[in-house]
Amino acid sequence: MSKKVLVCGAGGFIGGHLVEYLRKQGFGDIRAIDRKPFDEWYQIHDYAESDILDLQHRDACYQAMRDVDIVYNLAADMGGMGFIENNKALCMLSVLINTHLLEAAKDEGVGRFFYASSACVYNASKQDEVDNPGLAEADAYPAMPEDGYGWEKLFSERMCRHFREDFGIEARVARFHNVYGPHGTFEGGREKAPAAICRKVIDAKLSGSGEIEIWGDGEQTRSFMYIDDCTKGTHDILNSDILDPINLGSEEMVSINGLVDIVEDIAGVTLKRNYKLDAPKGVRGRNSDNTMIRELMGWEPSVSLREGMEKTYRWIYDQVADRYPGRGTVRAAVGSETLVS
Ligand code: NAD
Ligand code: GDC
Repeated sequence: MSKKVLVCGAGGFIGGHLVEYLRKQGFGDIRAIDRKPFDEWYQIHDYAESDILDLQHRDACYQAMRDVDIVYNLAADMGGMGFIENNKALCMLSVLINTHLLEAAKDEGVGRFFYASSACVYNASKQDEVDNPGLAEADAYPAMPEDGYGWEKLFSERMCRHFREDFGIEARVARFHNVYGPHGTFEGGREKAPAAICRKVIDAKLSGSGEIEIWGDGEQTRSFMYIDDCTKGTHDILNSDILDPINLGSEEMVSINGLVDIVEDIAGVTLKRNYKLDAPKGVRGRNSDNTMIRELMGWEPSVSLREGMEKTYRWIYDQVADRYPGRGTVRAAVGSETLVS
């Protein structure tokens, strides 16, 4: 395939996986951009043309866009609840990235443009109960999104729409629901619940502390999408005729306590749970309604939470095990019988 693809945010979790997915789809000419130094990229693919640029700057966006046919914008200053609740201004500044990328895409005559939106655009009043029947695309309006991060996403979605209507940019938008998997953030403050719970359970297991901290009362609900479903869905939505923002998420809703149950079972431990009620909690209940994606694409994310969490747990285990000399020496230990003590 001769088309040149630009992946923005390629040093991050989803971007790093998307570059590899695109190569497997036959794209040989991929430009991978991130603002982080290379040693902080989760994955660097030697077949891609990787470069460091800060895409909040207009000139950088024009430089990145040179000779490009297809753009995936996954670059954003973001994280889990611990980050977005405490960094609302930083989250909103990501509007500069998508704005300048859209302008550059218009001027450079780009063929297709993908924007990664979020379930955080949905009206908060529809997420007050743990038993959420699923958020359908229309539930984003009237607007009452997550303060800061969600407003930026909703505005940028809207900007994609108007660049399409007014300038003919073939923009496509997916609303990702909490994505997890290997090669993602698992510590440092930006991690989301699946990776955070894996890391905490592994630390408790290897340190022998026997307890973990859980934010909130653990009854709050979410659905989590495995990274392989995310990369496939992203690529397919970009290539579709779906003009309005569409959910890309799992319908397998689980409470945070249920998520901890799964990780404890994978690890082969039972831990004392300490609930931190004043920690960042976000909405009470969230789930994806996949009616639209099933109808329009005949497909929906399908990797089970158990299967995806096993792979995620193994990868995080490998990252932290050497912090516990003598205890974490078995690669990707799963289940108590594999623990070396
Ligand atoms: P990530 O933080 O791992 O990756 C984002 C990358 O963007 C980072 O590597 C970061 O350095 C880069 N970046 C930030 N500002 C930049 C700039 N000015 N110029 C160049 N690069 C910049 O996050 P992710 O999980 O891979 O998310 C990718 C996209 O998907 C983001 O837009 C995010 O908001 C969206 N999203 C993710 C999730 C999720 O659960 N992971 C859910 C909903 C939406
Ligand atoms: O951070 P997150 O995964 O984001 O949190 C889910 C729930 O898990 C929250 O109620 C949080 O309080 C709880 N939780 C319990 N313990 C922990 O140790 C922990 N760490 C974390 N992080 N959470 C814990 C996300 C956004 C993303 C993205 C997706 C879209 O919101 O943070 O940026 O856009 O939504 O679906 P979450 O699901 O609220």
